[in-house]
Amino acid sequence: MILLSDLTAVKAALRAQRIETPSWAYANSGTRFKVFPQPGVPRTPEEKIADAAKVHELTGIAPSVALHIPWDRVDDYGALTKYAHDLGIEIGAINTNVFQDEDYKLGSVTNPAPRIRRKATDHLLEAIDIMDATGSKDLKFWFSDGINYPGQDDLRSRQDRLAAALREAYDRLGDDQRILLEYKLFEPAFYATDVPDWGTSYAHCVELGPKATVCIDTGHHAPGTNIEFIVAFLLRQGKLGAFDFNSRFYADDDLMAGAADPFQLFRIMWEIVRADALDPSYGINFMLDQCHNIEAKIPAIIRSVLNVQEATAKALLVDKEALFAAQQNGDVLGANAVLMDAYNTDVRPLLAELREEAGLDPDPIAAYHRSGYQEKIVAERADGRQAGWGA
Ligand code: PSV
Ligand code: MN
Ligand code: MN
Repeated sequence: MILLSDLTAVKAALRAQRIETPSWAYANSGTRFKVFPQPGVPRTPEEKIADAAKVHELTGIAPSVALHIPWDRVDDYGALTKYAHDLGIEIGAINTNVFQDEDYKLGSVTNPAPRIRRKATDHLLEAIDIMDATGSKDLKFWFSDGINYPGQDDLRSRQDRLAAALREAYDRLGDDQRILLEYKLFEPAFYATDVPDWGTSYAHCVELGPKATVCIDTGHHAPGTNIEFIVAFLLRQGKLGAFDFNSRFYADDDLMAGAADPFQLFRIMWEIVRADALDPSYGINFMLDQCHNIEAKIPAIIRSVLNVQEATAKALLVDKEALFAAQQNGDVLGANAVLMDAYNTDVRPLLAELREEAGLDPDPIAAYHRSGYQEKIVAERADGRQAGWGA
């Protein structure tokens, strides 16, 4: 059973929790079939940051925003950083983009053509310059590289090219900067992807050194994959650097974190709590990577932050002693019951109390709707220059 006396530590852990929101989630997005534009979405990186600041103001636990280059390219990153700081926001991970250029049809860093590999690698280096200017510590790589047909290119040579580009970027990192290497099973490549799974990412990170870690995007696995196993394994190896949280049912659906399978999110967060890896000092960057195609963006991002927070609260309520004792005793049903007890606890009153103690509204989504912010941005950003996924 959950002891009330334990709640002081639970609340302290929840107060320290940090979730990073993605700039692109605030912009227009869609599928390859249709983008349904929404009024009031940001037109510039500054407006995306302003929306992120609103999410932080209401939730209290989202103080940084990830940028995607070139979607968020500006002339003066120092000025952009100051703008963010004035709103109480840090610039988080810098995401590279080597997937939206004609040149990358056959790959970016693994392309058979040296000129294109050079161009892609230069973009990775440019992102480190941006980190220097913004104070960002995380450089996130996701490579769409892969092939569609057997024999199209040499699988092994592509790994060599990938390793060479990663090495060049790694060697350019400052002391407190690191690489987060994301993997994805398929799409846009349909036969073989060059970084398809956590094992490939992990092996490259080990080869690179201590400043390279794996990023787990929860939408990037085959159906049925046990993601919490990957979390536990990478934590044990000291190689888990970040999450891209989102919800998926079929493939890379990018829906609100915790939407389709809140139990999976709980199981992931339990492995984090089990390893004492929740506190920001441990170094995991808990990011969202989503797009909101049919729902209002800012409330959807708030909902996602709250979903991660709820899953975390439940994970923090697991009675570790009882669980470990049951495991030691071979008590299969007892151990499972301890975990389910925590998962089935309604943590919403606890989180409402936590917010009130922090001077926040207990219901951040209701507070957003009351705030007038949505009406304000719809009126202010009415010139049809809304940024979209890719702009
Ligand atoms: C790729 O599917 C991905 O998850 C990567 O993180 C990209 O940078 C992001 O989505 C862009 O939407
Ligand atoms: Mn991602
Ligand atoms: Mn994705």
